[in-house]
Amino acid sequence: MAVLRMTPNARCVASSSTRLAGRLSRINRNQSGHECAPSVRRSPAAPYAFIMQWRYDLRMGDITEDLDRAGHSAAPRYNILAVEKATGLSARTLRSWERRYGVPAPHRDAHGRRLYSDRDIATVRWLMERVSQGVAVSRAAAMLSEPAEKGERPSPPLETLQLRLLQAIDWMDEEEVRRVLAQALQTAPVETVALELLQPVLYRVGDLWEAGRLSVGSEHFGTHLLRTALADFFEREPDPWRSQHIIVGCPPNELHDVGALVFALFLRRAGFRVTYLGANLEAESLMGDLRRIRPTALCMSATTADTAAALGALYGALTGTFPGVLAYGGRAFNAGPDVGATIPGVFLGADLRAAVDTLAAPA
Ligand code: B12
Repeated sequence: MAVLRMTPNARCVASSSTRLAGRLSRINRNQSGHECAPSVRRSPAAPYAFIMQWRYDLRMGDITEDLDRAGHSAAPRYNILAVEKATGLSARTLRSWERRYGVPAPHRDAHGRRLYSDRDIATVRWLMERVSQGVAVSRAAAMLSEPAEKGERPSPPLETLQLRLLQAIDWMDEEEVRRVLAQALQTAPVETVALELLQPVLYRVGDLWEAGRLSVGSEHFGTHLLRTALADFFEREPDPWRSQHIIVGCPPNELHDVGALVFALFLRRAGFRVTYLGANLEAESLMGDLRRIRPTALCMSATTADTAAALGALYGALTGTFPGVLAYGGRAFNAGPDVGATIPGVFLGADLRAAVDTLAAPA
């Protein structure tokens, strides 16, 4: 995965792709040859030609609607009711699609019962999307086994979309942001889009903003739109199929809530019942809510040293009174194991998939 980052001398680079680095330096180089923010020192006549050249460079239109099934585990895990809940498609229709079109094709356990994998669930979601776009289900099912047409190019990798998204944020081009998100979702699961597109772009937006190379307006515009997209993914997930109820939020004074939202999304997609409370929760009031609602776990996110300390104080007060699991994570703790060393509760780490597995494991 190419992660956008700033080097100490504030030049733009992409860590794993020289091709991408080349594109970045083209995007960020002004006419005098000096590097600059995409938003500054561009001649008034240049933007249109610049954008057209850039779009040409990125080969817009190389988009296919292939399903990236390789990105999903094929391990048989879920019964038909779990898939019904995960996708919103009835068990009856699932069986009917299998009988008529051969997809999904679940494994059978020793008693002949269907067991579906994450890949099967992704396939069902993909079929449902095509159907909602007006494609007949028989045609959509046939598309799954069609070889790529001659000359057809693969979908743009997420690293290419990172660049387009960053550029769209700089130009406050809302439609382009939506197009990029839609294309990303056609080629990768929501989790991958969150981790390999939205997160690196948000980090990059922060770096550019900090270096004074992206306007405050563009930064707010980008954060707002990407956060809204994540909230939308979160709301669209179907009902939970696990019994655990997890409350996710941020400690007092923590205004960064996107990481917590991404984690809440992962949990909901893994079938947990998730209540998302957002940023800057007030300690006393939250403790009252926990007594009243009695969730299985509380998961909090902190980004700065100050709010990590606030989280520690809150968890200290909850220890011995809250019977559920206290867990935490976030940028403040990702720097190293020492940062959260004195905080009671479970540090879930920076890998969200592993964090979900930790909470799913029987106590
Ligand atoms: C957007 C943003 C804001 C927005 C937040 C809006 C919102 N609704 O979230 C606003 C404008 C409010 C803001 C304010 C400030 N910000 Co700010 N902000 C950012 C920015 C650009 C993006 C943050 C983001 O959304 N990241 C994307 C998410 C997905 O990443 P993440 O949080 O790391 O989460 C991932 C993991 O950490 C993990 N994770 C997160 N939470 C949890 C929880 C659990 C349980 C688990 C398992 C995992 C997990 O999973 C996530 C996905 O992988 C960052 C830049 C950056 N490099 O991060 C700066 C940044 C975080 N901000 C920074 C600063 C300094 C501030 C301010 C102090 C600025 C100021 N002087 O006022 C204030 C602080 C406000 C406060 N009291 O909290 C610094 C923090 C430096 C530091 N370590 O202290 C950063 C790094 C910018 C920078 N380069 O200096 N900010």
